[in-house]
Amino acid sequence: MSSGCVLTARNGRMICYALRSFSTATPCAADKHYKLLVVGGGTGGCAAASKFASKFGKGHVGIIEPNETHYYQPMWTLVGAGIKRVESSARPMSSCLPRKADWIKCKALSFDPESCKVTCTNGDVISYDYLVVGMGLQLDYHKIKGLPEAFSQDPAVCSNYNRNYVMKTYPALQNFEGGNAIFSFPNTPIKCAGAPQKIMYLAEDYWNRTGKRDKANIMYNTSLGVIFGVKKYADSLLKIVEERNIKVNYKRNLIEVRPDKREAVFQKLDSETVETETFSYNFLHVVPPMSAPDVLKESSLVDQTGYMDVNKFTLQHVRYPNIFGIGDCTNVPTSKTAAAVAAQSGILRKNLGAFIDGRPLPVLEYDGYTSCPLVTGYGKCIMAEFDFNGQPLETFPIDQSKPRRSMYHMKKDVMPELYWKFLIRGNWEGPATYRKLMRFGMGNILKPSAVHQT
Ligand code: FAD
Ligand code: UQ1
Repeated sequence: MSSGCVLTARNGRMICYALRSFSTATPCAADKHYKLLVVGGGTGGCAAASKFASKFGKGHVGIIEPNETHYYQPMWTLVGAGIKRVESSARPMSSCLPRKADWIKCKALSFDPESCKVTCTNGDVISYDYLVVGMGLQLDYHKIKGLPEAFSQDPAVCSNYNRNYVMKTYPALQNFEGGNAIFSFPNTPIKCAGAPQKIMYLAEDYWNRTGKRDKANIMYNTSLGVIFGVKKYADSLLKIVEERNIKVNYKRNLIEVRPDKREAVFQKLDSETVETETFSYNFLHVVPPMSAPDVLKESSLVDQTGYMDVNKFTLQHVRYPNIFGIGDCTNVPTSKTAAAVAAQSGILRKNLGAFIDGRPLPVLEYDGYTSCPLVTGYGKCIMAEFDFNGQPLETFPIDQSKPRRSMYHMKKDVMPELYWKFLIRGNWEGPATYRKLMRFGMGNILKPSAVHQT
């Protein structure tokens, strides 16, 4: 006898009714039920769970998250450059998840959206009324031949995208004695699309300050055909690479690392035939290909590109209305950042809140807001902010495409506070309100003439 569940619309609400058979427990009988189940306790999962745990009260929100430690990943750019210690990017997961929610400490193994159930690696089956998925991205380092070996064998191979490999970056910068320094950008969407070049500018600055710059041949080998997707900031970055003698090789995708010979093999994506180009390296910063976690890719929640299929304006799943997505694992066509997650958390609060109350959607539409603090050296940062159309959506009444010390301090000192104290607690939904205030006149107080320019 089977057990199952149907989704029914009542007064605009989707309600999941368990159709239990009269037999004893079957494999898909739920072990626990939550009004709201959240999968993933990263940036988006914490923010979403916090908002709704306060609304629903104790015991009604469950979070499936396997990791004991929560990392503030944006810090890793600064860790790689020796500015911060990796420990400062970490907090116990228990201190990040909302107290009123239950932490289910395991991985989601499979989704059954028809029955409103998620099966966990510990064997539990959890049922829900509403589901939020914030599973982030999977780092596919293994897709680059020889890379796992290179990480373990070669101190000159590092990556700011992983807690362990980021610890290799600063020592590799310090030990570099000249030759080719290569920075890669893969052939998939990634989180923080600016991070692959931020570490390059920091490295260039570091070698300049330590007298090694003249011996370094710095290369940015990117799968993309542009340096950055938004023209206003791309123009500034092109000036920087030219002034600082950094060679940009477009349409180059890293496919193999040979640590024994210190060679990196790139596929030429602009070639009609399968062509590769091999560079010797003395320093190699690798950004791996990324994708949605396999568990999500194998579910019926994704589109044909393998990302969670949500409405880009409301974040509601396009086929299962009681499911919403947040952050990097979705197919929302914006640059994947914590800043985007902050803005999305406000959209989620409004739209999921309305859906739960039986009110029509959309209540508030996402404009694609995202932001990328492009650190261009020790003490310098371009604060890129833009929307779905690649149009700048800047908060401050200054030209944010210029590298500034003030924006560097925003990145280094303000953002971590905003993240730990507000974003993951459900109380930071991005700077839209401040931007509007600036536009309505308050900006005059802060106009460049009235502000000490840095
Ligand atoms: P995550 O925060 O990655 O969380 C995903 C969670 O899902 C994780 O906790 C994971 O354990 C969990 N999970 C995965 N699989 C399962 C499963 N099967 N079951 C249960 N849970 C699961 N953003 C900025 O805004 N500004 C920056 O300057 C910036 N710089 C960055 C620099 C670097 C080097 C990196 C790596 C990232 C940077 N980012 C930056 C990006 C930012 O960190 C991410 O976009 C953001 O954390 C995404 O949040 P998320 O909730 O979608 O995913
Ligand atoms: C942001 O809101 C945010 O979330 C806390 C980040 O996370 C690390 C960011 O890096 C940025 C740039 C923003 C955007 C905020 C402002 C004030 C520009």
